[in-house]
Amino acid sequence: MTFRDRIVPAPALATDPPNALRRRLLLGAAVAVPAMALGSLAGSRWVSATSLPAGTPVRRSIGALAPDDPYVKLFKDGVGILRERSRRDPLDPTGWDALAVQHALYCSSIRPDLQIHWGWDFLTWHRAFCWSVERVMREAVKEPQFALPYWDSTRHRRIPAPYWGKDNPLHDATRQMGADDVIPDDFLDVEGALSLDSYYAFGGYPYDNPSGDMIEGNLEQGFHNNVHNWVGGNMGNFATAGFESLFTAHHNNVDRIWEMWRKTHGLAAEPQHDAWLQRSYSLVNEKGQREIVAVKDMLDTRRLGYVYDDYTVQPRQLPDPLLKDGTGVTLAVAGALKYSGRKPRILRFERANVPLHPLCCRVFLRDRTNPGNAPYVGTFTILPVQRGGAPGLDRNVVMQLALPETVREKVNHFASVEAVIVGVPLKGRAIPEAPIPLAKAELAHEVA
Ligand SMILES: [Cu+2]
Repeated sequence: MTFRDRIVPAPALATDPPNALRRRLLLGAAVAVPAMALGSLAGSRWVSATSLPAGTPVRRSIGALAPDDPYVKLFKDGVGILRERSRRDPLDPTGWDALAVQHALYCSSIRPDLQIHWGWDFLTWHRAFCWSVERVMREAVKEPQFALPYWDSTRHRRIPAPYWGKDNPLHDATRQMGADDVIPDDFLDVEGALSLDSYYAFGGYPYDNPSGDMIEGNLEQGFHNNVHNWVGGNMGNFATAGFESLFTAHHNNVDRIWEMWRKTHGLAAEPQHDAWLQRSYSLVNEKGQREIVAVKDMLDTRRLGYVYDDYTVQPRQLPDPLLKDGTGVTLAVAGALKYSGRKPRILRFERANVPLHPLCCRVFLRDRTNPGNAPYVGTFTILPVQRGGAPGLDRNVVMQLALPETVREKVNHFASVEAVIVGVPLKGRAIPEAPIPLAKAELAHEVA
């Protein structure tokens, strides 16, 4: 059974604007103007607070909605209100900038100990953050059924139309990709990540794991980083990503894929010990007050007050990239790849020696005795980090890629194997010109 067979079908939740609401709008019926938190946005329109379906608020796929969809307009209003709050007072805790800067703080060289990437805080911290933004925005638009949208980039492979346009609070002029650019097929692969039984391998390892390294989960370093870097600009840098209106939409999609993993692997697959369950994060609630939330209280999204309208992804559409297709240079080849000889599950290597950030790469495993035999493993991205002299900030970070089943089988028959990493040229982004060695590269059998 492949993971696709095991994906839980979408529940019967609202997938379209409520029909009654749509009809009212189409018929030009009176649309109530909400009590906006700010008078300056009185031009914004939304229906009364009871128009969205009752029950748990639903996070909806924004790529499937027209820019003038009432739900999209409500979301734009929400972002507009929060941005306006920050213009009036940059330290307003319920303003866009004060919320966004949290992400920079939690991935900066100022406080390396706060790092929430490259390990098991990645999924949970971002869930807490998006939940915080959602609550603040729900309060701002005075719509108790409001939930943030998500960007299902596996289906909607361009930046969705609502995010573009002059005088649009969702627009971000720093993006390096335009409205017509399409994300490459292999950037969007989550099959490898979803196939992993180990939560650590999927979502990130404990920071105090025996290796002494920070080990990113497969979903983070592949799909998640690929999309951040592909958009580029603010989105392509830890310090600025939180300011992009796409940030929560992309992270909600990551969160949704985590929910898919949970539905197929069972809740017991996640760490059951207090070292994880009792981890906690500080966030801002809808009143602008600080609140502490523990991981154990964030594992049921219904308890947090949201569900998704769909729990599926679109699988890759194209065949695997071929090694000879790489238009970039081959920039890293493993010197001595540690390989136990047992059917491997994971390719790992230390990323500290990769000199250029950001960097997006395709990875192949090549049979040294038969170089034409080089199956594709996956595509990952290293995002840039503020350096600022903080020792260890991006050292000892290990990249790991889940091996697709077909690759596991093939590699098991290779007499001698090496990893080949090919940079993917992207608009405005550089790739190294010379091969670099791959430190601490190994094919691991065990992932726990
Ligand atoms: Cu992110």
